[in-house]
Amino acid sequence: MSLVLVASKTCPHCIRVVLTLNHLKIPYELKYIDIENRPDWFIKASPLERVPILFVGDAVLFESLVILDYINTLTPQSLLPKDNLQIALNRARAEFSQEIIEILWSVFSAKTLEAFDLQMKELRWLFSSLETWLQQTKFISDNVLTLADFAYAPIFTIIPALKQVMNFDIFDGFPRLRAYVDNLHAIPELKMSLVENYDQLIQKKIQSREPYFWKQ
Ligand SMILES: N[C@@H](CCC(=O)N[C@@H](CS)C(=O)NCC(=O)O)C(=O)O
Repeated sequence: MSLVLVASKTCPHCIRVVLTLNHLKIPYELKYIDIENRPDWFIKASPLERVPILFVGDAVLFESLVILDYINTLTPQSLLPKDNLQIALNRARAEFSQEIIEILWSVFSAKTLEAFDLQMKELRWLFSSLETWLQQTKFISDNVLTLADFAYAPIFTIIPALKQVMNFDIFDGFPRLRAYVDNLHAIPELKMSLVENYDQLIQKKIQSREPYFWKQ
């Protein structure tokens, strides 16, 4: 069955799918669209008009974590644990990453010191759960890479892309999370899953929101 992934270049929900397909060495075609200027064929195909979507033959899969679940079934090398409870735990922790993406964008969009502090407090509260999980295992839900880690990896490509303009240490007080991010960056397929000018695109996207931290 042919796989065609429709994505945008800086979308973390999309990059997690690209990364997982590359890691599992599953052949696919990748179509980038400009999310600010969605083509009609995409609006017709995507129920929420969001990326990513994955065409599997004539079927259209949406929601990145569901897409990850599906592509994980396409090879014998599963990225999920064997035990059903552990699978559910893995999925729950992957779902938690969705919340982190939302708050991270809010931190990077906050226009005043007050809004920035508020969103950072929220982000640190979410990070504290990650830190606790990472006290138990090397990765987010196991001592080996699992599907949940592929959900997190593109979150932690956004932060290094902004390192030249960030005047605060987002991982301050979270040593295990900092080490985890380094471990994610060691996934061999991560770099090839990003477009060549990814850092510049992320910087442009965030700068256009005129966030508080950028001006400091
Ligand atoms: N829950 C969705 C979120 C996807 C999402 O928010 N995609 C963003 C780009 S990163 C998008 O298409 N935004 C356009 C919009 O919401 O109008 C998933 O995990 O796939």
